Amino acid sequence: MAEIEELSACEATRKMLQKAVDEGMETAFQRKEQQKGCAFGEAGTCCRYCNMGPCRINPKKPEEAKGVCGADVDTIVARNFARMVAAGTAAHSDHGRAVAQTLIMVAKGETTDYEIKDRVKLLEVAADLGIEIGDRDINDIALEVGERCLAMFGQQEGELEFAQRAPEPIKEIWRQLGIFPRGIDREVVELLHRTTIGVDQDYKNIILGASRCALADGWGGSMIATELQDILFGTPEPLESSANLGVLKEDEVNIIVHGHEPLLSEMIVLAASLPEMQEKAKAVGAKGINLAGICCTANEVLMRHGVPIAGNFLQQELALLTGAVEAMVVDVQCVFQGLGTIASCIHTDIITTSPKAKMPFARHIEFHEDKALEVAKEIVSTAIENFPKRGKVYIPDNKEPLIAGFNHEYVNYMLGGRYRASYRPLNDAIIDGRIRGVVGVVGCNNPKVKHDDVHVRVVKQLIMNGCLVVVTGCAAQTVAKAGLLLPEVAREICPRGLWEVCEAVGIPPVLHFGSCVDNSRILIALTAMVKEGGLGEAFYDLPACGCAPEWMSEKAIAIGHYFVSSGAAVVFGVGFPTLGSKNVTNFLFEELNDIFKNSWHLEPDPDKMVDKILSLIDMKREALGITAKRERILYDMAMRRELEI
Ligand code: SF4
Ligand code: MSK
Repeated sequence: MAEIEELSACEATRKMLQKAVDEGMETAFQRKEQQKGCAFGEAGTCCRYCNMGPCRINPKKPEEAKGVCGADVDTIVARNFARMVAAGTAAHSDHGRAVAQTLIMVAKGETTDYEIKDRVKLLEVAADLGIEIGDRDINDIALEVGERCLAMFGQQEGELEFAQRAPEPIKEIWRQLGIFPRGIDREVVELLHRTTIGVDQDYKNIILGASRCALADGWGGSMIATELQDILFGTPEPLESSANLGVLKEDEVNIIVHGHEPLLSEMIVLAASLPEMQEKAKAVGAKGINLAGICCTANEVLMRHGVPIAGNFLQQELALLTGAVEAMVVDVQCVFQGLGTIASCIHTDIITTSPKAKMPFARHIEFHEDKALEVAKEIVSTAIENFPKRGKVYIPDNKEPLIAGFNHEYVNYMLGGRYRASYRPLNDAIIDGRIRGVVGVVGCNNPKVKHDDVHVRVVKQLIMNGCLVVVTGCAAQTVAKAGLLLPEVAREICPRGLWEVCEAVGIPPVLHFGSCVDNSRILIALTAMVKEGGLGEAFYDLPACGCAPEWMSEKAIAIGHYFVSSGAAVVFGVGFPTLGSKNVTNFLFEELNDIFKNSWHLEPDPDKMVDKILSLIDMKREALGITAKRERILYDMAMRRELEI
């Protein structure tokens, strides 16, 4: 294996990787070294969509071969890209569907374990959907909101209702192109259909079809998940917590929630706090019950309850190797099968809860919304029973404080106050140059690059160059571990303009905006900036950019594509799955500028990624006529050392 020092920028991770090596335990970091990769797969030039294949085209000599059906490299690459978008959209949207179904159950009284926590948000969403409010019972309104959202999945014609929130000019572009998203399921099904053998063979048409599907994710499935979760569990507000493996406790029962959907984890938070459960834990010799999270479930319960983050995506196996985790409760998405192998060697129970996602070696305790608390209590009890079976424990002492729980509503309120909530101060700060631009840094970890390193370097340099950064997903957890989600960071490393704004408003320069589905919060925030005025007419005018420095999931491609298709510039790191086709890559990276007035970009090097983002932002500032040319901060050795976590 490569030197451990080179594998991660996170000290806790390096300590646990050494432990894994010492004990002969396998993790994703080792498996990555065993996998030699595939040049065809990496370039997107392998097709196995019918049984005449698999067909593969040498990315170095694409003109020399075609698939058996005659598909050329452009069609093959575009279809593979489109299928990633379809899969990512399906994952986010199935999550949204489950939340809509739960809201309906709550409204009908079919489950009493949940309640409507944010009535104001319910009324706002209802008003947005044109639902009559009057003096109607709150449950009637919730039922109609839930049913209208659920109907968006099966909608066959017309325009997706939440997509009406987007700025007018981009909606007009979607209409002219015939890609305004209709129903969420319809777009996923149609894209899968179009990419089967012998259907869509025009790579540009395939990519625009993928735009329609991705838009149904961002302005549909993901937005439904975010909005209805806020209604059910409360819209997050800033709160304190901490992050990294050091949040695990040696003398308590540790339960980690991992995956994406907060429906069950909300109940586990409640169950773990019940006196009967605390007593049970004490009866087996533990001081209490300690909850922690990994991946986006972690972000959901962090934002609403302050549950600490144990780690990000690539730390899931390492958390088990501490020997201190009694149960890891998983639902859907981003859960390594490798967890089962480690768990089978120690006392930890992996508890699967979704009928959609079972695992070998795992104990399955199925989650049902109508008996959610009962299931959560059973899971917590199982964890407690495991506590006396613990072997040797090693918890690295790394943890960092953080502030999380930001979103459009809070930013609006913080900037303008309760009675005149407004983005005006933010827009003004951008216009007068105190804030250079806004950057969304999102996405996963990927062992192809040094864990956490790219995220931290990029985010630090962005705020040092005066950009306000919003983070979601595992990127948010990475920068939390690096201590960047704290207000004092502004004065320590940001230029005067940015720290003055941060201090005046009382926010850190890096705002934790939530989970992967909460990238829809960024769509809403960008829309609010446009509507506030002074920064152009659509996302493509804003000095703003999105990036995913360490992405790995198909969901990241869906997210990137809905931002680009909504008019935002997006820069990805690591690599890109279309590089086997010059035409497709050129279409995504160049020609989309003529369509959506922004496009995809690839830049794996963190320093160059920052340069690219700043130049994209400065270009927009110039076009808006709000820029005095700025010097890029150059780094001497001491400053570069500072960038280490
Ligand atoms: Fe090969 Fe065409 Fe079948 Fe793909 S669809 S496997 S390119 S024959
Ligand atoms: S969890 S999709 S590894 S961000 Fe949303 Fe993290 Fe990426 Fe999963």
